[in-house]
Amino acid sequence: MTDKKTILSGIQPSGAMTLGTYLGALKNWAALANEFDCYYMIVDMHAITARQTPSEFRKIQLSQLAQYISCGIDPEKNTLFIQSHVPAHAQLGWVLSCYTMFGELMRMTQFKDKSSKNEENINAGLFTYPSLMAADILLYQADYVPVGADQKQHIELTRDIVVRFNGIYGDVFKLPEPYIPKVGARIMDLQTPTNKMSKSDISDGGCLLILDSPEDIMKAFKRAVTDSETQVRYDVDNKPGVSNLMQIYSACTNKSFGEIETEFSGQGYGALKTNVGEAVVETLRPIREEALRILADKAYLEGVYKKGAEKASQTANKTLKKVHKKIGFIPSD
Ligand code: AQP
Repeated sequence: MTDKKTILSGIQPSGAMTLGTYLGALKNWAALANEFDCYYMIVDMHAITARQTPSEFRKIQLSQLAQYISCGIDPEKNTLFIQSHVPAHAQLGWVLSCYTMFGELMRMTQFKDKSSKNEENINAGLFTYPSLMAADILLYQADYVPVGADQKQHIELTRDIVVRFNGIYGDVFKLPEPYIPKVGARIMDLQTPTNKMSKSDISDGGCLLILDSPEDIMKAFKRAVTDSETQVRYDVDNKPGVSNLMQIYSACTNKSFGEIETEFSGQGYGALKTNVGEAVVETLRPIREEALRILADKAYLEGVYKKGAEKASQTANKTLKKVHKKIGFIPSD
């Protein structure tokens, strides 16, 4: 037992992770291990709310785990696991779906967005996704959940479920809060800089993957959309492309926007694009090399996810047992 606060987060293995995933999530996660007790999942159960190709799906999951580690999330200091390896998620997910109202789920904007984009597969799992997400969080009595803006509504719903459940059965679940990192980068698509760089939208060359080669990274930055001026200036509303390049450069070099404006003063966008590309190449190079090395060692990866599931199960099963007792299930042991 530690008296550290608990953090839990996860990423769907629904595609290869992007530069946005690294700068907006993984880099921050890696920095939290000393201060918090951290659980990071690969949320395979959530990912099947969209159709996955089984062989590709397995590959993405292993690659994601290798990248978690190569991005600095040390499996000795963090609990890294695959969601379906801890059956308590499915078990508590069902229980919580009975404490989540139909009307609440109807209001979830992510359900509306995802179902409108995929009209031929609006399945019940997509609809009840927030109950499973609540279970993910509550099983570990997480204090904080690092999430992007698109998941904040789900955290709010989780909190409503906690209040409802605890109101009936007493103090069972801890009330979680969204975790907003002190330094958070929101990385936009290089071709459509008004849209977030996203792993489910990688077709147009605007999205960079953590595992992309240096050549591909440089090519993507050379083609990045800017604007018709020449001045390097941070102005998200009027210069989204240039501002995004500055955001990426700042995240990779720790330079402030003011310093970047001075550095490229009078130089035009060509120099900015080349320098940002090079900074990204150097940031991702060790991560990519380490991920590829880890990925080749299947026995090591298997050891990591098995040990992670064991450790996660210990915590999760304790909560599940308590819940079952409270609601009147007869214990099986
Ligand atoms: N572009 C980004 N900038 C900053 N942070 C980002 N994150 C993702 N993209 C960026 C953060 O990474 C974590 C995982 O997010 P995600 O799984 O929702 O990634 P995604 O690429 O945005 O995925 P999609 O496209 O929505 O596809 P699905 O839903 O199918 O996985 C989060 O912490 C997020 O903030």
